[in-house]
Amino acid sequence: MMARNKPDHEVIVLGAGVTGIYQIKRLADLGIDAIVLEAGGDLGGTWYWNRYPGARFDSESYTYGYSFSRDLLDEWHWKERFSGQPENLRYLNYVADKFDLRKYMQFNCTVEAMRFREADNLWQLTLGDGRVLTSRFVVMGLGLLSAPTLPRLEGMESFKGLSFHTYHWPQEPVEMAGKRVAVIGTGATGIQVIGEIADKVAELTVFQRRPNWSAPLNNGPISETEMADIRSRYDDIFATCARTPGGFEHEPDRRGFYDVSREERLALWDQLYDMPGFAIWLRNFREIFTDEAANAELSEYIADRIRRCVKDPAVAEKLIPRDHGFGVQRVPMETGYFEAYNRDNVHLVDISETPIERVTETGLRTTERDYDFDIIVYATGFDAITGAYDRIDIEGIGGVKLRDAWADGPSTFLGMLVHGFPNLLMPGGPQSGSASTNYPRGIETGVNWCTAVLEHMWEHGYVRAEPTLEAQERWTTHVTNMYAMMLMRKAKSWFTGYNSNVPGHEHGKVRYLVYNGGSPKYVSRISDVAAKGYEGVVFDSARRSAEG
Ligand code: NA7
Repeated sequence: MMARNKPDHEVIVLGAGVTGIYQIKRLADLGIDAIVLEAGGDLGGTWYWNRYPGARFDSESYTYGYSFSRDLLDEWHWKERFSGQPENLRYLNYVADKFDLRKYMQFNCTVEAMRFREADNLWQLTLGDGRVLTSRFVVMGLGLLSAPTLPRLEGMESFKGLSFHTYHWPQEPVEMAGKRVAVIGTGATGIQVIGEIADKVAELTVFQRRPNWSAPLNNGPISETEMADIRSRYDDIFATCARTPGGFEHEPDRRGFYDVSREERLALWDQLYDMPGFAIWLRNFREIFTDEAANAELSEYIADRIRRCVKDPAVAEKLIPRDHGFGVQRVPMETGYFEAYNRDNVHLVDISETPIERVTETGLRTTERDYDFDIIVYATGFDAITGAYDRIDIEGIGGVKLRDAWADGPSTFLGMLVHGFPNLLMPGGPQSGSASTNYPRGIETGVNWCTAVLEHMWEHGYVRAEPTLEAQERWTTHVTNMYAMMLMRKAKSWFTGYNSNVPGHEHGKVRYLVYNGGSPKYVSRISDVAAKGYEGVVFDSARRSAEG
């Protein structure tokens, strides 16, 4: 018999970042009883936490902002083509204040456990502060990269100086001048930090395990006049984003790699390399993602550009990746990164040759020697995409835990629903389009789709939605098959779920985390499912009225 419990809230949204802010806006507009629970001390998600020097968009700012409000587009002036963290956080606060969304948000709220109560089709959430809340639906706005991971090094607690993961960079300013600083990790984050602080610290020592391919960001200011022009073109800009695979302004070169001469290819690359943002990655020939020889030719081109920047040839060679080609991992965008190694105060330690043995009270010990530091920065990445889910004890039907169901990698329907976990919606979940696109473009789509599911249910009086196992398996197979075509599957990166600091993820067994079909195909697939009355989703037709 159906229990007659009324939940505390109809919807609970987890996370007040880019996703949660837009999700609560949609729910508030519909007059739904919903709240947002946020673990951080304030809203902003990624842009609240990542306060490290150099943190900024790699997306053109005006393609990253929300597209849902014309007023907002008309009011906001992006000051830089690739805006920095303080400005990005100001923007998200501006959005929340403009639409009066703060009143729905509770901060410093960690959700420790969630259990789906089959008897009354409600989620029961247990919070770190001891509260227990219930809701009909939970919408996950956890972000893709919100579970930071530290190396497992002996002695980390013994270090007497300052040390932190970049995600937990202190809120109060960290004095860098005159300091001896270590940065461990050379992913997108490490590369931003290093470029930014190289000329501000006394000594900077970079501990690199594997180099990353990186290309210049080519940032610059956006004047009032340019911003006015951008505003007048917003419809076109978003239309371009919607038709490109990555959700950016960058459209792939649709000519065949081998249909143009090598000279033409080189001329194109010269042009793309000097363009802002991901142009060299995403305006390139499509074969660079799938064809070893095409990828190798481009990689050699980029290697030459690195050699031109770095004066010491031995250092340059250490900065050129050998284990993977350009663009098969997330391409970090750099500002002064390679040039930093031309400075006398910047040193590169190749820890593939001389591994870190331990952290000492005064610094780091490699197999070669001891180093003394005032600050150790761990730019060591994240348990990507599923990590934030795994950190909550999520229990679905029959007591099954989500982290067990996903132990070998996630399996979802459209990246937004999970069999066995009814009424759990993930606008930017694993295997969704958001994970591989310009994030806000992806999550606007995801939030709109999830909100449409909710509206469909409210309209029909449904209280429970769950994808069938068959539909989920079909989607996961589709996602998996696309990896088979991509060179990306061979690279050890967060795109494939590799993380040496997470037990079980360190061997590079591919986890199918992202949808690689591109934004237009993804949107077409999910729209098709919606048009067919959410084919693949089973709705429980027990009417709300039956619950009293
Ligand atoms: P990434 O891209 O996962 O990079 C992490 C870096 O840290 C990478 O260079 C790793 O080397 C290095 N790392 C990780 N663990 C260790 C240990 N234990 N010892 C030494 N070095 C280590 O994370 P980011 O934060 O840079 O970027 C994440 C995303 O944020 C990025 O893609 C953007 O979307 C924004 P490895 O390559 O594994 O040898």
